[in-house]
Amino acid sequence: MLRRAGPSLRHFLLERNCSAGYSSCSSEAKMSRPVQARRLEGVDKNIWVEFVKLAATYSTVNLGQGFPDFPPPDFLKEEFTRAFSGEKHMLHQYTRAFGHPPLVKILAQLFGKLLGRDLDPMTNVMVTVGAYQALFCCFQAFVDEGDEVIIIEPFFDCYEPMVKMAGGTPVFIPLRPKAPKDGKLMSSADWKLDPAELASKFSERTKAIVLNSPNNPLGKVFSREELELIADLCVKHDVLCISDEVYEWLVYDGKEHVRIASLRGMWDRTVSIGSAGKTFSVTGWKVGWTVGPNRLLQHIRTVHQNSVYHCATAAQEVVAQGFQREFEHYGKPDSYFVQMPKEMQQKRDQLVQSLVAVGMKPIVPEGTYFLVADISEFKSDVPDVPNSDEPYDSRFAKWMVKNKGLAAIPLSAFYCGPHKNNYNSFIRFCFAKEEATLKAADDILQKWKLEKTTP
Ligand code: IK2
Repeated sequence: MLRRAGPSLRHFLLERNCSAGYSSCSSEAKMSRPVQARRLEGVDKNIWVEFVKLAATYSTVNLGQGFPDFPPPDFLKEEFTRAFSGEKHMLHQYTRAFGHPPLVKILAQLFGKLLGRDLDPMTNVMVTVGAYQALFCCFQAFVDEGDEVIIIEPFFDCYEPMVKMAGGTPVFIPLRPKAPKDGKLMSSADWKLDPAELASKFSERTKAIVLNSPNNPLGKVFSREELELIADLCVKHDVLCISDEVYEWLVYDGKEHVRIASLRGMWDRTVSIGSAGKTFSVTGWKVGWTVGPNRLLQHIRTVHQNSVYHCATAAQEVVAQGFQREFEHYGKPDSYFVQMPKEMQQKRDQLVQSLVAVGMKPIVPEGTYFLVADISEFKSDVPDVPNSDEPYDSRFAKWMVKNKGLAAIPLSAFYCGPHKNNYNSFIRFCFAKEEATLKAADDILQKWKLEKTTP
C-alpha cells in the first residue's frame, strides 16, 4: 500500500514547465496546491546539516560529527583495491536486492554465532544503505497511524522524525543521571532508566521501543539487567524492539555488549541493526544491515525493494571480505574487533584528560565514538540569553566553533523539542580521531583556559 500520495504527475509537469519558462505556461496553470506533505512538517530541520556546515566553515579541529579521521585497517584497504583493480568486474554491476550473497552469508555466520542460533542468510539478514536506511525501513515497515514508539533520551536524532514520517507518535523516556558521591568523574553508567517510569510508557498503543546500546551520544552500554527490564516489558506488552547496535564493537573497560535479541523471548520481536561504517571505520561507505526473524524482515524487504532496492555492490563485497577476515580472527589479539576498542579507549582517555585539565567535566563513556562534557565552567564566555528559543548548549557550540575553531555537537540535539532545555549545558565531542587531532584540540582548550585565567 502506498501510504501517502504526493502531487500528481500532471501538477509536477506543469510546475516543471513553468519553471523552465515554457511559453504555454499561463498564470492559471501554476500550481497553487501546497506541495508539502503533512508528514514533512516539523521534521524539516536537521542538526547535521547545520553543524556540518558550521564545522566546514569555521573549525580548525572538528570533533563534531562522528567519523574517524584515521584510515581503515590495512586488510580492508587491500580488499578495496583488489575489488576495484582485479578481474572481479561484475562487482561494478547490480547484485541481489536484499544483500550481496557473500555479505549476507558471512553476516549470518557471525551473528548466528553471537546470537547462538542458525541464521538463514537470505531471510534473516538484509543489507541496507548504512544503519540509517535500516532504521528508516523499520519505521516504515512497522509503524502506522496511532502507533506509539518509545524512544530513550538522549537519542540519535533521526529516530524522532522517522517515527513521525511513518505516522507514529514518539513517546520519550529519559535516562536520568545520578552524580557519583565520591567526587569521581561521572560515567555514562550513571545515566539510568527509572524502571517504574519506563513501565508507565508502555500501553496498548505501543508498537515498538528503540534501543541504542552502546548509546549515542552518552556512550552508555546498557547492562544485562537493564536490557532484561526492557525485554520483559516488550514481552509483556507484545512490543517490537528496534535495536540500533552500530557501536557494538566499541566497548571499553572490559564491559560486555549484550545483544537484546539474545535474551529470552526477544529474538522473535527484535530487529538488530549494524553499520560497517562504525565497524570498520569507513562511515562514507554507507553499508549497514538488519538481522532478525523472517516474519519481521519480510516487511523490511518490502520497504527496501520499493525505495532503495539495492546497495552498492563493490562496497558490500569489500565489507564481506572484512567480516570474513574478522570471523577467522575472532577473539584473537590481531582481530580488528579486539584492537580497535583498545585504541579507542586510549583516545577516550586522552580527551578526558584534556577536558578535565581545563575544567570541562566529561562523562566518561563506556562505549562509542563520543564523550559528553559539562561546560558550566565556561558559561561566562557565552552569556545566557533569557527566553531564547535556542538551547544554551547550541549557542555555546556555535560560539565555540566560530571563536575557537573547535567543533562539537550540543547535547540538546539529542532530545525532543519540549525536553531540549533539560540538560542544556553539555556538548558532545567525537574522539575517533588521530593523535594529532586530539592534541590540536588540547592546544585550543589549554589556550582558552589560559585566556580565561589571565587577567
Ligand atoms: N545509529 C546511530 C546510533 C548512529 O550514531 C549512526 C551514525 N551516525 O552518527 C553520526 C553522529 O552521531 O555524529 C547511525 C545509526 C547511522 O549509521 P550509518 O552511518 O551506518 O548510516
